[in-house]
Amino acid sequence: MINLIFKKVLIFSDNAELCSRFIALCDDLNLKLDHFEFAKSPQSDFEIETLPNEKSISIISMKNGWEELVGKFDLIISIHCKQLFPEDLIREVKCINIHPGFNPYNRGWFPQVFSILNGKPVGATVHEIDEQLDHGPIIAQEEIKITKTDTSSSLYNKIIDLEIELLRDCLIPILENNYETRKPIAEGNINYKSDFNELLELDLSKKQTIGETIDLLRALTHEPYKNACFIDEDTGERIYVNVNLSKEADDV
Ligand code: 0FX
Repeated sequence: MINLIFKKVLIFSDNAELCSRFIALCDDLNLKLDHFEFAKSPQSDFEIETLPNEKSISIISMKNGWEELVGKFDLIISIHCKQLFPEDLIREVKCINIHPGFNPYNRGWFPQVFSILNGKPVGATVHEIDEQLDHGPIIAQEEIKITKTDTSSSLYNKIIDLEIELLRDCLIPILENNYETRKPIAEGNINYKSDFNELLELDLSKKQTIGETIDLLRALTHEPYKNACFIDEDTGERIYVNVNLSKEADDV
């Protein structure tokens, strides 16, 4: 018998795939969607086909819209919401985040890209939101080992699957307010969008090992995005680079 303590729950997501998979997960867990409302940020333009007709996704800007969430919801779950939650909001309403990284390592933007480059652990983390980015008390997390053939996209797909599996285990305990947390073991490190952008333009005259070069290119290989590039000196055009890595065993 489920004893839901939080009944007015906002799912705030800017990630269409995860939002759809969350809805499917609720079905698997026999959780009625009546408990949930859905929101996305103004810059997100996706719709969710599996959302029942009577439900719609509200567009909420945290800048001027956060106050109306207070009192209306007793729990907000961020499933890759691209806006920062204001401190005033997290003081008033319990807010939980699912993050595609292994806190406290490579908090912030695109964790798997940076983990391929700096070797820090990667995975998925469900945590309470505090006033710092991807920083609050941890409810559940699991690491994923990076293989030599992983690219950003192959690793990201595993992370997304893991995020759903973590939610499968902890969504009901969260809604029952029946879970424990632990502090992250350190402050860790953060990467911003600007750190990612700085990686994109390849310096063709830079001296580095082939191993470092392969790691840089696989960290930036994420179809359908065009990330790593260099300028063709003859035409002035940008040339984009992706790598393809396969194991000998993949051929059989
Ligand atoms: O939703 P999300 O997977 O996650 C991002 C942040 O990484 C995460 O820490 C934050 N909590 C969340 C709100 O936003 O991001 P995405 O759907 O924009 O990108 C998914 C992956 O796609 C990313 O990990 C790397 C890849 N990508 C994305 C863009 C926009 C690229 O390789 N190049 C790009 O230009």
